[in-house]
Parts: sequence; C-alpha cells; structure tokens
Amino acid sequence: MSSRLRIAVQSKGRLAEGGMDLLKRCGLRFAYGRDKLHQRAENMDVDLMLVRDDDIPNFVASGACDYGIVGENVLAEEQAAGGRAQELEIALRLGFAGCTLKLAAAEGGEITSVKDLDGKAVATSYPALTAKYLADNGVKAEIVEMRGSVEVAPRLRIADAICDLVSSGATLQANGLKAFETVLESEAVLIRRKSGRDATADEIANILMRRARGVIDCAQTKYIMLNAPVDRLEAIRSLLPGADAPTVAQIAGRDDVVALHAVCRERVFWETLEALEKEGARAILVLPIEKMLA
Ligand code: PRT
Ligand code: ZN
Repeated sequence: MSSRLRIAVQSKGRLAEGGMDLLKRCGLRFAYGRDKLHQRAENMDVDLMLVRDDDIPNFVASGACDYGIVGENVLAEEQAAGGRAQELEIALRLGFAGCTLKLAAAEGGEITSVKDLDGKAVATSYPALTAKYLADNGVKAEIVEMRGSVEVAPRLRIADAICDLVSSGATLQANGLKAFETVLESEAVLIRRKSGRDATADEIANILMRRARGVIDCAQTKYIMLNAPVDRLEAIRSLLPGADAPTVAQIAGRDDVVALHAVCRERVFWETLEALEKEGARAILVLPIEKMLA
C-alpha cells in the first residue's frame, strides 16, 4: 500500500483549473513539472494524476487513485450505467463548476414537457441518466448518443430534443432551444471508494478536506466593517446577510456612532450595501476572507 494520497484531477478543461486552484488553496505546492500525467506535491504526501474527466470514476474505483475530482454529472452517469462506479461515494461537494443537466427542445415547438417525448428521439452525452429519467417519468423515447455538439441535433433532425449540460444557457439560446426539465443539478465533487480505502491516504485526505471546507466557505464569506448610528444598529444588523453575532465597538470621541464588524456567510450584493447606507451606515468596507477554520 502506498503511503501517499493519490488524487485524480482533470488534465485540462473546466474542472482542471478549479481543481488545481482548490488544492493549492488547501496548501499544496507543486513544482513546475515536465510530467504531463503526474504532479508530486512538494510539501505533503500527495500525488496528482492528470487525466480525462471521464476516466476519473474508473481510476478511483479500480484503486489506481484514492480520490478524484469530477463533475457530479459524470459520476451520476457512470453510476446509472452500472459497473464499478457504484462502489464510489461523494466525500465532499466542492462548490465550483456548477451546471444543470436539462432536457431542451426547439423554442416555440410542440415539445414543452417530458411527457411530450413519448415516441421521440433525444440526443445526449448522458444516455444512462437520460434513459433513467425518461423511464421514471413513464416515457418511451429513443436515445441518440452523441459525444459532443449535442445542441445541433434538433436542427440536423438527428433528434427531437436534447439532454445536455447548461450553465449560462447561452448555447441553448444560440441554437434556438429552450430547456423544459431538469434531470440533475451538478457541481464538482471529490469522490472515493465506499470501502477498501488506504488508511494513510484517508488521513491525508481528511486534513485536505477540512481545509477545503474552509476554502469553500470562504469563497462566499465576506468580512464587513461599517460605522452605524447607535439608534439604527438593530435595523442595520438585520440587513447583514448570513451574519453571526457581530462585534460592536466604540469609536473614540463618539457616543452616537459605533463600529460594527461581522462575518457574512452569504453573498454580499451591491443592493445590500445600498440598503445599509440608506439605514445610515457609513464607511462600509467589504473584505474577502482568505482562510477560515470553523
Ligand atoms: O477532455 P475531458 O473529457 O477531460 O473534458 P470534457 O470536455 O469532457 O469536459 P469539460 O472540461 O467541458 O467539462 C468538465 C465538467 O465541467 C463537466 O463534466 C461538468 O461537470 C462541468 N461543467 C460546468 C460543464 C459546464 N459547466 C458546461 N457549461 N460542462 C460542460 N458545459 C458545456 C455545456 O454542455 C454547453 O454545451 O458548455 C457549453 C456551454 O454552456 P452554456 O450553458 O454556458 O452556454
Ligand atoms: Zn470528458
């Protein structure tokens, strides 16, 4: 058994950058390697295998790697297709590469719900998930498997509808398609085998996962500092998004205004700041939080 933790990460693509970024924020340092397949951490017993995302579930299931970073959509598809991916579980949701697997068809056309797909053809790169969703809805449709460019299928009359990943929705729109049903909500996830894991690898993984939780929480969390009129303190406090009990401090030479510091665990929008200002808050500062161990 290896005494190092082996993690499979996508070599290039949407998960590669976010995955490496997260690992680096968890404190891992990598040398500039010439090796395209392998990255060895300099400061922890961690090795990365850089591979195609579709291969990651199998890499982890077979024991070639202990953990892997993959889109939940890829894991779910492999699991729905049967086989070894069923031995895998999600160890941690990673909060990036969010997207949705959706059914879509021509905008303004006759297909507007899953029931309308009976007897029709659906193009997808996710045949197992799509087939399961259709079957769960009592719909019999033909599945046309495509590796890429699924969005062109209706126009080319290869299929009547598609089941594809959507993030901004721009691709659907550009192809005159409209989503009408969500099959799966997805984000990047850290996966591992349900059983038969290496204890040393798990120990290292647990340290990284604790750090990763801190990093993921920090991504949205902000530190807000502002000055508040004493008589508006409660109103201002109630506007702070997802704040724990804030710190209220005296300001030298003032008894009508206090300084308020709070950690906000939800997104802070411009609208929030404007509302705070309207209640009399001044000198409002929003600071990013770099690290957090809760
Ligand atoms: O070479 P390799 O097999 O490793 O890469 P890949 O091409 O399979 O994967 P990649 O990098 O495209 O995607 C990896 C993972 O990113 C996916 O499995 C998802 O978990 C996640 N992800 C997040 C997405 C998207 N968002 C996304 N928008 N994957 C693909 N898309 C596609 C979508 O299908 C559409 O065609 O991007 C296009 C643009 O989307 P819109 O809605 O923003 O226009
Ligand atoms: Zn892929």
